[in-house]
Amino acid sequence: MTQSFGHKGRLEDERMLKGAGRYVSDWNFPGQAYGYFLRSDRAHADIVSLDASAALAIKGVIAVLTGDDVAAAGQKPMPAAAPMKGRGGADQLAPPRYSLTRGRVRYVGEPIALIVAESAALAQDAAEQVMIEYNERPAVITGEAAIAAGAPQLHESVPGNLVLDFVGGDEATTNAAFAKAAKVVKLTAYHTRVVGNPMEPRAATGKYDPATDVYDLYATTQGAGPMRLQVGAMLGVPPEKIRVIAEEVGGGFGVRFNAYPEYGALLLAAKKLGRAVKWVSTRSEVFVADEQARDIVHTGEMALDAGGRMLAMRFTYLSNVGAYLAFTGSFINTINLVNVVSGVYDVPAVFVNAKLVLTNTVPTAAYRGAGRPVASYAMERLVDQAAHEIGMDPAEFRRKNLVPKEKFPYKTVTGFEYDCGDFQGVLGKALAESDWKGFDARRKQSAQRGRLRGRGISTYIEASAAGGFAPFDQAHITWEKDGTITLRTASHNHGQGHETTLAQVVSSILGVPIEKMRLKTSEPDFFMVANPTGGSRTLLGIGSAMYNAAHEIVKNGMPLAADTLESAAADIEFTSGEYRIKGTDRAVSITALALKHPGKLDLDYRDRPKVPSTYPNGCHVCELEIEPETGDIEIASYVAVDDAGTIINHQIVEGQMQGGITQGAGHIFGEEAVYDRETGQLLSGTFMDYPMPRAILVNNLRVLDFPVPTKTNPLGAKGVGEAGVTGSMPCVMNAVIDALRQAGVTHFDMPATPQRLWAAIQAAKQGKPRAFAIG
Ligand code: MCN
Repeated sequence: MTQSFGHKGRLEDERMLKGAGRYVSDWNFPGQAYGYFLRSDRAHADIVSLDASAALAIKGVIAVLTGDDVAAAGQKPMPAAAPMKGRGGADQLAPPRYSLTRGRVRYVGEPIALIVAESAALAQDAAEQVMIEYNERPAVITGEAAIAAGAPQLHESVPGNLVLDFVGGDEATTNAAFAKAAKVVKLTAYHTRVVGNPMEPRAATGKYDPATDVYDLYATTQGAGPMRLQVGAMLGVPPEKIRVIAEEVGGGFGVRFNAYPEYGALLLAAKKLGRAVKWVSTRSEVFVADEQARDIVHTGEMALDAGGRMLAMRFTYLSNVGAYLAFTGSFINTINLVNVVSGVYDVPAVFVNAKLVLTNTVPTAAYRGAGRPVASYAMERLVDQAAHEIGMDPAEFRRKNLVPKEKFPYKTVTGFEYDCGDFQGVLGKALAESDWKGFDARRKQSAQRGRLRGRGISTYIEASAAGGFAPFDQAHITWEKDGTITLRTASHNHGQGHETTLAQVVSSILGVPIEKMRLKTSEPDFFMVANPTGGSRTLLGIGSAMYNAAHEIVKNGMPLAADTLESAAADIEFTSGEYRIKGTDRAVSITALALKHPGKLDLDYRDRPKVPSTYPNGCHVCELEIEPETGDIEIASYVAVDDAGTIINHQIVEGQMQGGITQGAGHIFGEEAVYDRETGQLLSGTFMDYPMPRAILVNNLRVLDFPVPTKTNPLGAKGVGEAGVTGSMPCVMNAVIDALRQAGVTHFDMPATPQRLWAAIQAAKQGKPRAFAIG
């Protein structure tokens, strides 16, 4: 990599700070009507009857659509991405899910009817007048209960509520290694269920043009490409008939990747009524209508030899996928667990079994990290437990088992290939920067103040650019008449700074300042094929495509420059945005050339083959203190050393890491979607009950680089968007456990709220050291 990408502020900031961005709810159309979704208020019931006549009698109420209208319109079940195979090649069983349910409700929040009226308030009021008679069924809320004999069944097509019984790795080799182990360590833990909660609540407007038979969907999306495919499949029309439009989107975190049932209903209403229909959800709706995430119980086992070398590992995962299988629901709970299953360790045998089960809860889907934080949490907690049980320093135990530098590219036991890395180097830097050796003195000081000080470490790895649904990534570069450049792709920017970094990539080659560039990612009449923003692959996938496209443009400009400069192309060099006859001052800028030959330097680039996965990794070290009398907990310091390969924009990368680390810490400290086990009601459905992490959660956070550029993409970059979460969840929890061990607590599960911490300490005093752990 020879280009310098420089350090720049973000192009998008001024617009954002001045409130000049256009979000989905800012769009309005002549004659638009407003939608409100009537949702199930019970977890599991048959709909005996539905009477909308009183609602329809209200002046200003235009229509009430139900599952019958959806069926009459011939809508199809919502699709599932990349169906996975289970044990023995069995198919996954994805139950049918329609935009409005018919005959039965299966979770609190499930859309039953769409009320359309002249105002949003009127539509909401009218929903109160829709009379529904239910016949209640028993609900099942946890994964364990759902696969137990005699559990209530959610869907006839899914016997035993088991969607998929997935296996990965080699069971026989793994069992053989366990049989000769000197020591086996086992740990079971619960990954609590969380709600994505992007800043902007979900919103959508549906429109339909009878002249062209084209649907417009204005929606909070992470990328128009897969959204068009999913909505097209739902409506039973080709994706060319669906236009997905969005400018600003206020956060995604994975839960804006998939199409939602509401979109099918809004588009149907728009077609039936001949009017645009707009819906803007509330925060309360986000809690029960947006996808949720995690909710997994795992058991990890590690086989060790007498010297502390890892011989094999076994993991079982029980994933509660909610009432239906979301589009991304199966691969995040299967492939995304096994592609990094052995972590950063050189382990000869691993076996994974993941069961995906249905319950009467909101469907779970991709959420920052999409499986990899789960795998990393399972691995790193087990590693810490093993170090503790064999009495070895957890950093030394890790160092002993890391994949050595000379083994790259490293084939994992599950068949994936880690391209490059220097795990020892990363670990060494993290230990030095966190003053690993000075911890005992700090612990003593904390103890003098009556605090329990704990230290946690994680050495994580994750796959970025895994998946990739589109057949290729398209990057479009166009010169405008005023000399500015428009960059187009379909990967949506919703907080990651793509406008800046993709411009930096192109600028580093074309020599045109980034301020002269504008990124567009979804326009009504401009269809782009590209992966959405997800899997931390935008820079790798789209950035690489932009990089290659810009180089091609420079090449394409050479004959035009030769003509203009009246010189042989061989005598011309291109530097800093100019074609110049070598050794002279005769030059023409690429912008001048593009303006002189309109369209000639535009490029529609499609990358083939797509860039492969690469494996960002890092070592995080956290120290925290617990006040045993109150359970109050505070992070004292956090050092993150990460290998993100070549970095395009340090400020953005640091922001991504800070955000991810804080998100992971927030999950450990208390974010949790808590359901009543009997009724299936969400008990933590507001910000009063659901503590979102705040910026000050992670005190003294330092984010440091350890770049090992990859050769698998032309930028040398690895993804960063999810790495922070993958590293921080186990790191923070290992620190919590380390602190609690001093009070006699041996096992503890998240959330590490003050109340639970205090109670766990009290329980340990009464001889129950694992009272707050499920294992
Ligand atoms: N970058 C860089 N150098 C690198 C790697 C990345 O400069 N070596 C820059 C990229 O150019 C980009 C940003 O860092 O501007 C993140 O890049 P990348 O890792 O490619 O991730 P994506 O852009 O694909 O973002 C997706 C990722 C995911 S999957 C989730 S979930 C997530 C996340 O990003 N959701 C977010 N970060 C988020 N940040 C915000 N503010 N909001 C969300 O919803």
